[in-house]
Amino acid sequence: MIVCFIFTSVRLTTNRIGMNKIYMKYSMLLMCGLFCIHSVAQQNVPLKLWYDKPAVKWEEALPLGNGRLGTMLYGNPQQEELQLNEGTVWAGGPNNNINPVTATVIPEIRKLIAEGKYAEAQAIADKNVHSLNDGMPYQPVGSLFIGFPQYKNVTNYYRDLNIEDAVATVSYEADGVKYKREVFVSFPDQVVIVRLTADKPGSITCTLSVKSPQKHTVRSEKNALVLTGITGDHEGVKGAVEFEGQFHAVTEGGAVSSDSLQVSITKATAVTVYISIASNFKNYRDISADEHQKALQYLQAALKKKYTVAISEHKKYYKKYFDRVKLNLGTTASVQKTTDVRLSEFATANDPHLAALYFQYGRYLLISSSQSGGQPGTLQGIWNHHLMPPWDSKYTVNINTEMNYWPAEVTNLSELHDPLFKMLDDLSHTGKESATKTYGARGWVCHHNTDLWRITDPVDGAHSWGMWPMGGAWLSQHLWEHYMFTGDVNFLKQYYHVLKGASQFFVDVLQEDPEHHWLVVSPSVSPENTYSYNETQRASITAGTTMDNQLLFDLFGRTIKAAEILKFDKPFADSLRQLKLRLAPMQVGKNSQLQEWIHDWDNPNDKHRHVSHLYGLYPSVQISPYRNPELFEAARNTLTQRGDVSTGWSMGWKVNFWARLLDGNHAYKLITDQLRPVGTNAGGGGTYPNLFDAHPPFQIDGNFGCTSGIAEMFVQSHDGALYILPALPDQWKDGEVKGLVARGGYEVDIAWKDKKITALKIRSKLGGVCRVRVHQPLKAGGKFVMKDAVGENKNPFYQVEALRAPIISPQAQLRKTTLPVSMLYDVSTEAGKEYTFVP
Ligand code: FUC
Repeated sequence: MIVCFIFTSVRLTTNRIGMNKIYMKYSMLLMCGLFCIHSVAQQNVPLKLWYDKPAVKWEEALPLGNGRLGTMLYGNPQQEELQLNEGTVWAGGPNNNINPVTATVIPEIRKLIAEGKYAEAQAIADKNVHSLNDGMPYQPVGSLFIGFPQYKNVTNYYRDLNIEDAVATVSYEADGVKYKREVFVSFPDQVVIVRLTADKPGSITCTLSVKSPQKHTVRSEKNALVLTGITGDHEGVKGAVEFEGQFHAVTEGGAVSSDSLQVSITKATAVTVYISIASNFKNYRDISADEHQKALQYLQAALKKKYTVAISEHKKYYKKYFDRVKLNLGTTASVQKTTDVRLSEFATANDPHLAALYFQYGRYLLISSSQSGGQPGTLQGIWNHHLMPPWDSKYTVNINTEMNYWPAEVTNLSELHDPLFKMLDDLSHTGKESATKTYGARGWVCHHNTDLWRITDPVDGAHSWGMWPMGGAWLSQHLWEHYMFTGDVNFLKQYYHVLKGASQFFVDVLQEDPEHHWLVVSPSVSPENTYSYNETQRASITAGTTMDNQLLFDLFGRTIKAAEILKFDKPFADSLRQLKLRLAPMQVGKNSQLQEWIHDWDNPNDKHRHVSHLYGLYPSVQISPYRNPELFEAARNTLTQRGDVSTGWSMGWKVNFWARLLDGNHAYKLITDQLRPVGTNAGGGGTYPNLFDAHPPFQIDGNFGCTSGIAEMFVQSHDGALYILPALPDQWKDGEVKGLVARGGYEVDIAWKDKKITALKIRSKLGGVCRVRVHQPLKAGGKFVMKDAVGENKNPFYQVEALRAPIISPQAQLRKTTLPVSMLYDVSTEAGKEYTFVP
């Protein structure tokens, strides 16, 4: 039962010194709300993470960022800390990690694999595949501390992060004075701004100081501190990123002085601190920028703007992205509680608003960590306080980096995909060196990791991860997806060389599998998993894993289509067509599972976090209940065998899987598993108090994976139609979502009640036939013709490629797929027009 408010006028205010008032407002609302059951009225509970205590641990602090600068705000009244990052501050310097020894052993490894001597192949790979380095860590700049040691009696403490406008607030009372801090990382001005105010003139007395874990120096000017530093050496590569942070205080009233360690402010009425940071990084091979000048320019421009103008321009920029999507799943009494308490109660309480907040938080994190002109989000977005972060906080491209960008198109943040595309372009250059030197092939290749310097050879040895030449193949799919959602032919033209180069590599390295004569990748692994064979032996290295085959099916197919759309490169496209026919089909094994490997080695008790062979189900579009129900059922069996609880990102992926399996209740179950406080899922991940995803440790991919999974529960567009509410859970009977995007450039608004659509709007950006799948009859709500759909969908963005028939083990027992009854309608749309459908 959803209990919700009909009142639209009462808002939680940002300036919340007295929480009691809010509780009173809420109690009144709730009492009224009890009379309004089952209706999702205008939802005016703001999207905020809020707490009644300062952060003690980093994972309790609140993240702010503008795609280049990131900060974590602790909100301690006596000692504020802003932990700072800049997206190009990484250890090391320009390099690629190619070790010529790897090339010398690949032929032998291939030969042993072809002979079925997997353990022997593994031993040679483990012994010899050691790249010159395993990538450089992403590193912090340091922290700004603002000390107020004189506060003795702090009351009415409150802190929040308002994700509707990307501003954090801390407020409290100390010794009879009400204080407030407002912090944001300005998108237009490229600086962090901290505004300190009080309700009595002359009450702000504080000190500013800076610390950094890097090699650094700090000097002070009258009202400023300047931090200069250089990043660390790592695995034989000299630290070469020079950076500068300028911390400038503007006071209103009072006095300012400084010594070599700190700036002291006495009895000011208001203080605004501007933090400007820049590095010498220009691109992966050029670090000749002047960090001092860059930081100074940002600072000087920011200082010229009035605070009120700066904050309103910041909000305007942010809202341009954020406001494109609204999600209202209703509210319950839980919204009265602090975010950490709501998290701990989510699995048992009915708190649909927290799910909506978490979904929107994923969008907030993407807007804040990935902006055109900057670096793609790392394993931690742009928020990292370790010099040696887990997995170097770099780009793990056997799932994690891709997952970061899953919400980009569907949640209407398409432009934010751009840093990933720029990195792909870089990799298509650096990866040529790996293709040539390590494999003697044309094109480009990237293994399972890369970093700021765009390294492309194996990382962390061969094992079950390094010897996987598919990173470029997977990342390149994002180019195609961007085209499918935007129809941007110029974009396709600009990046065609990346798709082509990724394909070309495989044209040269594919090997014939001796048993079936399929063309397979060898050596490779099914990311991070191992198999046993011959009863006693174990290995990871093999040939022709299911995920590799699926990736190549997409890579070749999409390169061919791109060449067709661009009307060039026909001979190359034709050669790919030939090879594509010889790729291995998917196989269903004896345990009724989708086989992970070329042989039926799958262990039904395997709970491994990677479910790589379900790449074909999500994010790819190869497995469909309509086109290949056996694969659909086998995928469901695989997922059931793998179980639910796992690392954070794995659960995020599974939300998408269950949505694609059209099982909203199971998808919801995964959301409840993921939204548990870290440490409470035996053997799995969860969520930190600041709603960061926990692998553990913190990894941002799980946030993004769950966000895209929630979107997939409302709208899917990969299987020949625009499917409305394909996987709605019972918990979200009533709701409203606006602004999700479907392939072919359709923007979708849906309102539903008792799981039935009450209104559907589709805005067409590109025109074309829009084929809609729904679970109930609908009528046109305006002057346009709706026809019952027949035959293939003619819309080019809805074409689906036929697969080779799967091979099914005689022992497999696949259940018959039963699908909910659905209706298919076709509407001829015109670009720029909106179409309303009603029950
Ligand atoms: C992959 C995963 C790990 C972790 C790491 C960063 O290697 O298997 O679980 O997420 O990336």
